[in-house]
Amino acid sequence: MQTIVSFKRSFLLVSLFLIPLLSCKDDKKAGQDQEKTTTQINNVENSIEVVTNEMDFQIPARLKSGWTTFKYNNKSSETHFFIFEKMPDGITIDNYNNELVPPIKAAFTHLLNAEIEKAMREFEKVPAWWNEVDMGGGVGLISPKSIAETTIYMHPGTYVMECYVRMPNGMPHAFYGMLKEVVVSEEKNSNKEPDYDYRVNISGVKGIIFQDSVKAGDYRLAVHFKDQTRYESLLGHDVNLVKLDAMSKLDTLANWLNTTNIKAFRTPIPEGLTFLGGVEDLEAGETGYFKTQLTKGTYVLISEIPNALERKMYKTFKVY
Ligand SMILES: [Cu+2]
Repeated sequence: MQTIVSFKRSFLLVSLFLIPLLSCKDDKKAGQDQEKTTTQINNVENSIEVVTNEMDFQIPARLKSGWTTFKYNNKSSETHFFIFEKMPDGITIDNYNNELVPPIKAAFTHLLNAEIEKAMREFEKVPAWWNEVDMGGGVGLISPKSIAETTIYMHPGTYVMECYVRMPNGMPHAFYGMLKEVVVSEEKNSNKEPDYDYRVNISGVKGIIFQDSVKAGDYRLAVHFKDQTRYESLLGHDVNLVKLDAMSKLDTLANWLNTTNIKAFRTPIPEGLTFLGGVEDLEAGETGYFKTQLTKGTYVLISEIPNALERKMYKTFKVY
């Protein structure tokens, strides 16, 4: 039993580092509020710009709590994302860097050398506070030289944001600079919850639910997390929007997203995939939003989890 526990736990860490229809809720209302929402989102004061130049996050160190739109400008030549991990009380990025990163780094080194037992021993050094970390959403995978826009509700607290897409050598981007602390204050901003055009439901039971086809256009999608689950990776599910050059690329994509494979989730990404953002893991009952410009083609909404296809944690659709 102990072996299983530590095995599972190690995959959580591995993943972290390596690691529905939804019709329009109310089309008419969405249309009426469109102008207001657009104004709100375009207001610089009400959105937070996040920039990646290479292996970095440029973002204010402090944010107000409340609905927050992140415009993520990926100026680099690699694919990235960011997830906010909400630290337990009293834990900061110093704890993260001093207590969590060293064993994870060592474990990765061992995994890459196929030294599984040694890797497991390193994972056992992970601090107990790690188990109390909550997932706080973020911007889904976004291709190089692209911008993604995601809106989530930020609760007060201390967060560590990271990207754990892997370098060609297998090491997570977090070890190369994509790891940063953001403190969210008790003081609330005045932003309203955004309106949306289409709704996506995601649950570990029913998978991802969305339409079979959508007309080309600019939309904001609501992603509602009916539940949240831990997989082999012991991470939860999220929703990433990906354009596929051909439907045959779906298997390639799902394999690449399986972080329990030490060889997966590395850059450069497989050809034929364009990552268009999305909403990272949120807790059950929460909703995040993201904007997208859909042009004619084949798309998929998919979770970055092991065996996403077998688990029906994806939904392909056509844009006409
Ligand atoms: Cu990255």
